[in-house]
Amino acid sequence: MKISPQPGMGVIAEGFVPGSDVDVRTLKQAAYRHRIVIVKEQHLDPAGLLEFGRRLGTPQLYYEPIYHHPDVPEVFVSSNVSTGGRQLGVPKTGQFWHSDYQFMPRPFDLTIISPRQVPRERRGTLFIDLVEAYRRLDPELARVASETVAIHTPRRKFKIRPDDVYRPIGDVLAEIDTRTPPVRQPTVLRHPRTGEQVLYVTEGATETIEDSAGRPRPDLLEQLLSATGQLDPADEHPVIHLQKFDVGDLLIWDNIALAHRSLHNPTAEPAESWRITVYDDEPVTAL
Ligand code: 7UC
Ligand code: FE
Repeated sequence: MKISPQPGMGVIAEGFVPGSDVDVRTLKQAAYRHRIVIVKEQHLDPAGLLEFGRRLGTPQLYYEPIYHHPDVPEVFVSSNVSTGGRQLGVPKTGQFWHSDYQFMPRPFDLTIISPRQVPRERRGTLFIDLVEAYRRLDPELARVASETVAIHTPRRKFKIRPDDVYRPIGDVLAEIDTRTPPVRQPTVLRHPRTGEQVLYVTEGATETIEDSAGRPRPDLLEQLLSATGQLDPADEHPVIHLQKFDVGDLLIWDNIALAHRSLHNPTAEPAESWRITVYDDEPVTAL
């Protein structure tokens, strides 16, 4: 297997041998070290994708069944394609800065994406390295941030499900708060595997920041989102990396160190991707 750097952030892996433990280890190390790995020429079916996820960690079932692939529920489907009136998965997922399961007590360690249909325009996923973004912060702002707690919830971005039609919006909101109560994390989180400091706030999932006295600091949250490029409408901030991909690529990324946001095409061009997310409980010393 050959690993080569790509411009901006991340590496490309060519000649991956699925049966090779050495190759799997190399991919995992590269994901934590370089944040993004593009594995070329991996044409997997849903069961094969799940199998690949099992080699990297423990695949998790997404808590909302509307995203599940009908054959392999661990596969989360993002798709704007409906065939014969049947919608597979959910359209336009993750069109806002977030990390996967950021609103849960434990976010996923690694996200794995298999693009199935890639539009010609406005394709790809944007990434921000929140370790790098923390290093670039003004030292005084970094110090103040490190003494606060960030509160995350899916509330603002939760997608109304087909079965929610005609339900009172207050009932839906109450259900969201019961199933996924707001989660408190240090604003500057220690990466569970690399030990790096991550500025763990996103525009989509972080509701508020509180100082050590429990006072809400919306001003500080706004400053941090702005400093990390998340409020840039043109996505031109220097920490933003656009990752393009093709059918047959497999994307693996460090879901704690990176915030991401998917681009979606305003036209009806078909787009579909399958995803597996894993918890990685392998002892860090093995890395
Ligand atoms: O439909 C969506 O945009 C849901 C997505 C943001 N949640 C993915 C996750 O794993 O947190
Ligand atoms: Fe996502």
